[in-house]
Amino acid sequence: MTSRTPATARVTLGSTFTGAAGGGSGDPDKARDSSGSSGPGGPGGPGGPNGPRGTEGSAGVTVDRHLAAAERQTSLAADVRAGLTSQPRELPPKWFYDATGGLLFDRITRLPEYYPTRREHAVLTAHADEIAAACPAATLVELGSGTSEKTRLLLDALRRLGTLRRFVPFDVDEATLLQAGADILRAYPGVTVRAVVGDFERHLGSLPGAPAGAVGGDRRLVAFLGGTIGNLQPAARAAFLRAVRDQLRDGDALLLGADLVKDTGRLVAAYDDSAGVTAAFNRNVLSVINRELDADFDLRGFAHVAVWNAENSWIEMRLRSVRDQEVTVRALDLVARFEEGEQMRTEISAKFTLDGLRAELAASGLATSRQWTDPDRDFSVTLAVPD
Ligand code: SAH
Ligand code: AVI
Repeated sequence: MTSRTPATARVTLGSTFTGAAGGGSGDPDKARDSSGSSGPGGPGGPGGPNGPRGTEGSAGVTVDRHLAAAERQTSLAADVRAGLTSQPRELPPKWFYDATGGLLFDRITRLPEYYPTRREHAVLTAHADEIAAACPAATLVELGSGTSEKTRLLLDALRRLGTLRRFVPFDVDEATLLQAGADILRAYPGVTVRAVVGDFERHLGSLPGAPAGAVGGDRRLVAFLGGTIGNLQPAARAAFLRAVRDQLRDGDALLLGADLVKDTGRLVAAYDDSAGVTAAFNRNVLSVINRELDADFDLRGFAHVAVWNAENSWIEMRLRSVRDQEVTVRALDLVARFEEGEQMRTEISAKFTLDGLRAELAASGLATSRQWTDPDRDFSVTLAVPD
């Protein structure tokens, strides 16, 4: 996949930014401060999501920023214009994840109804050492990394093996990414953290190469956990897997977490919890559009809907307009009229079979070497290598 981004800013948080060449160290992976504290580069600071490209940050994490504030806004604007002017209306799920969306997702992962995180955690707890032995990587790349909580099981396994040198979390949500990066830097002395702010559908071509002096050769294990693969439409999924495959070299591997088809009642409950956290997460995309594109969505005017689409084997989240209403998106000079009952799709979350996953991987040039599930076969983790 080729990057559409003309330039990438690299910032070593905790040191003075000196331009695209990095934060003043010959090896950007080695440049860090010792404070380990969260400061101006954190969510609200000048190095944060709304800060200018390449400002000083904090906490000793090196950051490659492919999605600076201006580009993020351009990309959001294009998606919102396309989504609000099409019929049926649809918004892509990546825009759920500002700082609030990241926190709401984190709360979702702890809900009794939302089983995927716990199930994937169980799989990784049971099999992290086998995964590490199968791919003794120097670099663990994590796409759509979020808080990287479960990822620690992989980091621990690679550290036990003695190969781990670097962690590369990659996420569109800069606030959560930088916090997670700083936390991991503190918890894993000797491991460098190079965070990438980007869109994994567009910026995979810019993954960092091998760290200097890597012990496990220069192997990379690319983890894509949580079932986020299911949030991509089938064609986008195939393109994404192909792009990942194109990044993998001999010895590298992809570790893919994917949710499995199961009883419809459990699936719907996982996306329509009784505490209303998923509803708040769903509506958060409207807050993002209000703030970033100067729109006037009334969040009380949209109800959360979660339905199982059996034909496509996915959960759909939608927002249903509770009345006739008009929404103005001033930055787009756009007025969208919603009729009472109109539903706008905000996310799909596809559920897979083990065979189906292997077939999709194979179609993108990836051979499955191992596949694990939790004892109840709710969630899967697949290790695949370039074929
Ligand atoms: N992997 C974590 C988080 C899953 S939530 C887990 O298993 O719990 C999905 C994550 O993917 C969020 O952090 C979100 O910001 C990120 N994300 C969603 N779409 C993205 C995109 N197009 N590019 C990069 N990150 C994306
Ligand atoms: C990130 N992704 C895998 C979640 C999912 O289950 O599809 C996002 C989510 N949407 C609602 N709840 C959780």
